[in-house]
Amino acid sequence: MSKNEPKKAAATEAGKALDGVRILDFTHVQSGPTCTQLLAWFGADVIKIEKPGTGDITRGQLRDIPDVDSLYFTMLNHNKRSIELDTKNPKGKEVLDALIAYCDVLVENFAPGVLDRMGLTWDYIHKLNPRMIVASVKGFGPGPYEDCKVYENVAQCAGGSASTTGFRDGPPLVTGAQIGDSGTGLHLALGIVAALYQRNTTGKGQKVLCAMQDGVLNLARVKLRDQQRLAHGPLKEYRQHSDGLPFGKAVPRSGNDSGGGQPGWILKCKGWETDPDAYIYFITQAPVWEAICDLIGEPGWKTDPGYKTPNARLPKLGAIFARIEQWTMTKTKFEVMEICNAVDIPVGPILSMKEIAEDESLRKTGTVVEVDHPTRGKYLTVGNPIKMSDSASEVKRSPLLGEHTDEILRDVLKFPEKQIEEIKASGATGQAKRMAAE
Ligand code: CAO
Repeated sequence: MSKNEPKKAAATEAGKALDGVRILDFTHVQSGPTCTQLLAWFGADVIKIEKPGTGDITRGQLRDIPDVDSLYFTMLNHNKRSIELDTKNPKGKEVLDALIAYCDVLVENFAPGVLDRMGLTWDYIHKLNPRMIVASVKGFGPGPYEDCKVYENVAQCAGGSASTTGFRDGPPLVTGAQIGDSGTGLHLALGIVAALYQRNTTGKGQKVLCAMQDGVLNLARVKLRDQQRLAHGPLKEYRQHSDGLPFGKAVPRSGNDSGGGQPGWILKCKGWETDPDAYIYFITQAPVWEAICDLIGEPGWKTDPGYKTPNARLPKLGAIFARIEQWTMTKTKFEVMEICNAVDIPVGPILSMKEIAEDESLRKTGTVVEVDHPTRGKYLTVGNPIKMSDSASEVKRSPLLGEHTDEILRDVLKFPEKQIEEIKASGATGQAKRMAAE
C-alpha cells in the first residue's frame, strides 16, 4: 500500500465511511465534541483525552442525577473512547506524543494559546507526524478578537444572528438552536473530511480552522444579503415594510418573517390560549395562492387585483395573515398540516421538544434514539442526522471517564507492561475507571 492511500478498514468495522481514520479528540464542552461525535458516527476511531479526575467539564455540568455523567456530556460524546491523561505530566506527554504519531487528525477547541503552551505547536506535531491534520475551533479568526474565549451566545451575537433575531421592537435574541457550537462543529467536520481527502493526493496534513463567528455568519448569510439590498430600497418582504415603518441603516430584526422570497408568519391554532406551542408557520407561496383563498373562504382574492399578485399582496401582509389566522384558529396545528399539505401549501407545526421526543417516525429513522448507559440507565439522544446508504450510524453510549485508558495504552499504543506501570505510577493517567464490556 502506498503511503498516500487511505488506511484499510478494520475487518470488525467494515462498512463505515471513515473506517480506519483515527482521531485524537482533544475537545471539550460542545463545539469540538459535536464534530468528533459526527466523525465517530461515520466510523472513525475517536480517542478522547480527558484531564484525570474531572474529564470534560460538561460531565459534571447541569447534572440531573447525582454523580452520574450529565446528559450534556453523554449526548455529545457517543461512540468515543476515553483516556485519562495529564498532558502536563512528562509521562503523560510521552503518551500524547505516541497518540499524535498514531492518529490521523487532532481535533481541539481550547482557548487560544493553550495548545502552544502544552508544547504542541504545528511544527512539533508535524515533526512527529507529517500526515497529521490539526483541526481547531476558536471563537474568532485572526484579528482584534483572536485571543478571546468564546461560548455559544457570544458567537451568535458576533456572527450577526442575534442582531437579526427577535421582534423589531424588542432586544436582540439568541436562538435555541446551538448554531455557534454545534454549527461550528459541523463546519469543522466538513473541513476535516476535505483535508483527509486532499491528503490522499499530497500525503501531508494541514491545519483546519473554524472560527465560531465565521460559522454563525455563514448560517446567517441571507442577512448579509439583505444588508446590501437595503442600499437599493426597503426590504419589501419584511412586515416592517407592510406596516409602513421606515428602515434604518442596518438589517432589522424580522420577527417571524420568512427569510426567502415567500412571505410567511407564525399563526395561532386551536388551543393556543393554553398550549404555548399551538401555532403553525404558514407560507403564502405564490403558486398556491388560489388554494389558500379557497381554504380560508376568500375566493374573491383570487381575481381581485389588490390581492392577485405577490407584489399587490406585499403591502397588506399583516392583514392577510390575520385573515388566514382566523381560519387556522379553528383547527389544531396537525389538522392545518394535513389540510394544507393535501393541496401543497407549505406549513410547519410548532413542535415542542416533548412532541419530538415522542415522535414515532423520528425514532424509526434513528434521528431520535434511546441509549442505555451503565450508571444513568436509559435516555434519549439525537442520532446522526446525516443518513448514508452505505455507512449506517449505530449510536453507542458515551464512555465513562478513563474507561479505555488501559485498552489504549496496551492494545492501541502497544506499550510494554513496564512502561504502562511507570506511566501509572507517575499519576499521568489518574485512577482509571473501567467498566466490564456491556
Ligand atoms: N491535561 C492537563 N491539562 C489540560 C488537559 C489535560 N488533559 N486538558 C486541558 N488542560 C488544560 C489546558 O492546558 C489549559 O491550561 P492553561 O490555560 O494553563 O494552558 C486548560 O486546561 C483549559 O484551557 P481552556 O482555556 O480551553 O478552558 P476554559 O474552561 O478556561 O475555557 C472555553 C473554555 C470554551 C471558553 C475555551 O476553551 C475556548 O474559548 N475555546 C474555543 C472556543 C470554543 O470552542 N468555544 C465553545 C465552547 S462550547 O460553548
